[in-house]
Amino acid sequence: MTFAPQLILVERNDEARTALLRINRPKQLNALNGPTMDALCDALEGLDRDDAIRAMVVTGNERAFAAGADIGEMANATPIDMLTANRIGQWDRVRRISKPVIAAVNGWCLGGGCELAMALDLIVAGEGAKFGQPEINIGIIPGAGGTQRLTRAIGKSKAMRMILTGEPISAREAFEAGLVAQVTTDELTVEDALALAATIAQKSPLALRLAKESVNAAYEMSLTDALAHERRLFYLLFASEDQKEGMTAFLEKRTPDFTGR
Ligand code: CO8
Repeated sequence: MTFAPQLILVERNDEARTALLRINRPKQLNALNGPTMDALCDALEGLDRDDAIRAMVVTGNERAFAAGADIGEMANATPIDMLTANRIGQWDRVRRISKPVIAAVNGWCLGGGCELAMALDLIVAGEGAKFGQPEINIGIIPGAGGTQRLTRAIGKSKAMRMILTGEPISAREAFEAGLVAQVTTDELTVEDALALAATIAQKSPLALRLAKESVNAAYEMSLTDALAHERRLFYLLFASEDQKEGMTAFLEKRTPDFTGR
């Protein structure tokens, strides 16, 4: 009897309050088919509801974070197949995760893989990672946010170059362009991303959640509206025990103990 492999492997570290999610379709370079995206969203949503976890890392393997959406799954699809399966709509579940999620990228990060990394909160990349939107080579365009998030991250001219040629850029170029927050060695990518997640996990979970919401608002609102929104979230935190604890701990010269209340 054979068992279907688990598409997402989850390792929790309850002491650090972090969790590592590993995309696990190595033979297909982690191509993101429907079941893999479903499993990833289910796992992220489960951890988002779990009070013991405060930050997550999503990674692939040394060859690929993900080489795109699964081309085999889409090759014969009609527009109505794509629409009724709501293939891209399910990706919105990723951006509704309220806790910080880091993408730890080694190897290929292409097409839907790059779109997934960009839909998470920040990217840590190994120096051998390659980021690209090669959809143009197969007669389509990025459809899960690539033309929008990449353009916002690196600007129109560089995004046009990547999307119109399909050619990937290196981790170093992605860092210099502002797509990647941190470049490390390939061996240390996951370790460094987990260390960053552990640092983040020490903060107030309420403040993290509202900080993430407020930064994301920069993409969706006018500056005036976003500043007003930020101010409301800022005031709201003064209703939290974590704000009292954080400021009292500072004045008492001790480490705060944040409870998320
Ligand atoms: N889909 C399905 N299978 C893939 C994919 C993919 N995206 N990428 C690689 N694979 C498979 C290959 O077919 C191959 O399978 P097999 O061993 O059975 O032949 C295996 O992975 C290994 O791949 P290669 O032999 O090609 O490995 P190489 O090291 O020679 O090349 C590359 C690596 C350059 C990454 C190459 O595999 C490649 O170009 N892959 C396709 C990249 C691509 O075009 N990605 C974009 C896909 S379209 C997309 O992502 C649109 C997203 C929009 C949202 C959609 C929501 C549903």
